[in-house]
Amino acid sequence: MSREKYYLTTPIFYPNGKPHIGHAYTVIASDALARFQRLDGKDVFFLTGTDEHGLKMQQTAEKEGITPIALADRNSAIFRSMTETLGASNDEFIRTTEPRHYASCQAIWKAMAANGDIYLDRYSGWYSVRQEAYFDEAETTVGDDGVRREPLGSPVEWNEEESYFFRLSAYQDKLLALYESQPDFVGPAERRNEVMSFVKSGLKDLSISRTTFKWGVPVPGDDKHVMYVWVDALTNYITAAGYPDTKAGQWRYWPATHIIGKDIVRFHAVYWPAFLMSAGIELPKRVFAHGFLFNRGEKMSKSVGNVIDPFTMVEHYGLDRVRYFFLREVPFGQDGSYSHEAIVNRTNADLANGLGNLAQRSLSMIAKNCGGAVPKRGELTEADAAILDQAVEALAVARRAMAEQGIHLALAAIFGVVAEADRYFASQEPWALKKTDPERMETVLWTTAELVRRVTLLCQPFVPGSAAKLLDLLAVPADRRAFEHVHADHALVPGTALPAPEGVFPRYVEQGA
Ligand code: ME8
Repeated sequence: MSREKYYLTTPIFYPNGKPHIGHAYTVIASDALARFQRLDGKDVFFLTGTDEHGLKMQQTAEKEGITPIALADRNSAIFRSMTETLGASNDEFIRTTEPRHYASCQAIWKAMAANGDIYLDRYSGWYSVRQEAYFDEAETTVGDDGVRREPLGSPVEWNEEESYFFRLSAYQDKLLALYESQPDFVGPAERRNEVMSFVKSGLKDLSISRTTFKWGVPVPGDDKHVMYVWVDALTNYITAAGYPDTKAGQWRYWPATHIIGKDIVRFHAVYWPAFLMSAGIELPKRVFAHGFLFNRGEKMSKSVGNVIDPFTMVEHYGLDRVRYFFLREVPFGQDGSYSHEAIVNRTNADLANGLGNLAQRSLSMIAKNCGGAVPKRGELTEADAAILDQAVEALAVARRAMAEQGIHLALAAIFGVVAEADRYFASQEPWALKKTDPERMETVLWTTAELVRRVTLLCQPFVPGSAAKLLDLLAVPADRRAFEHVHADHALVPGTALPAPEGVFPRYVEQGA
């Protein structure tokens, strides 16, 4: 039987600057989702990459006195190295300057044109270089400095050019029918509502080519024009699946689930399905938008300058603390805030004092009292069986949550079991049993270690490095680490030799403290 396919994407990032923590957040969350499905037995294809064309890239390159491709090469490499630093398990890293992507963009353009959805006209309006978009005059305001700006604050300039248009207006009803018939196409619900009211308010045809600069994919048959960067960018998702070859290889993964930030919902949930309908390509499964991260409540952006470098953050706290913090603390889909105090408090409480402490206490008792091997397992009491069952139930809860990108809910369920296990361990008092009933002590320690095994299996998508170390300490073989192994059939075997225990989740101690 062929395994269920699961194709997951992040947005492809603009390499006109260095990555910041917002980019890192998207990658970490998407990686947790991809790893979860892989451990749950699916055939996963996980894609990330860089979006390298457009006026912004060309202008940044000019300012630096280098070519756009040199800028793209340099910064794309930094984004790629960020994915490695974050432990991302992406199967591919796509760059929109690759030849295969040009071929794919030109093919989807031709398919949309063949369907009668592309026509040539003139375009004029207020254009923002930063947003790479035109704005209606009514959307813009002139500030005290005399500069006209669009609603997000970037300056706009009057632009007039010949342009190809996509007949987006023809897709209004089809898009509304899509959101109705497939209510989970856009998530979370607030984003779906926004998209629906935007589409209901009326769709104008979309300008999809530019003649004022050259740094883009040429329009087939008219190379005065380059494609609007968003046509090019969105197409990356099918390029990586092998488009225009929809018969072979990677195409089996399409359609994808797209994870994006809430800033780019309109492109993914309105334009993209319209392009695909026009080209006769199957639509994505789902578009899920997460919220924005704020540094102590303040918006971060390249222009504001309070950009937090993800490399520095990982170096300072360690990768799994950073991953755990963002995944557990920020309800996925909502905005979130972070600060040093919040990172330290959350990770010390859950990782160091929670799972880390439980593992360390039980494993060091085993090392001292059970000859450094998995303890003997006597008859299980009701309490033993109940706590072990909780891990199996947590898997079921996590599975339902992760199917809808409820990452924080999955983690809440898993760490709820850790808290219960702590109470179990304290109430069983294995240290007291040592004298009164050593056999029972072994059973309690076995139960605790087995519970740590199950919970750690479930933690792998979120804190992969630490989970692997902990599973090594439990001598769990590499081929017994999937979610199917959470089950009692794969429980720890008494007598199995264990390595000397060591702390896996150290407490964060303030420097100088
Ligand atoms: O928009 N909080 O690229 P981009 C959370 N190339 N996430 C954030 C964030 C923040 N403060 N800031 C950015 C583009 N992000 C296009 C995408 S896709 C076909 C083309 C994340 O480099 C979030 O995922 O500006 C957002 O959608 C993305 O970075 C934008 O990255």
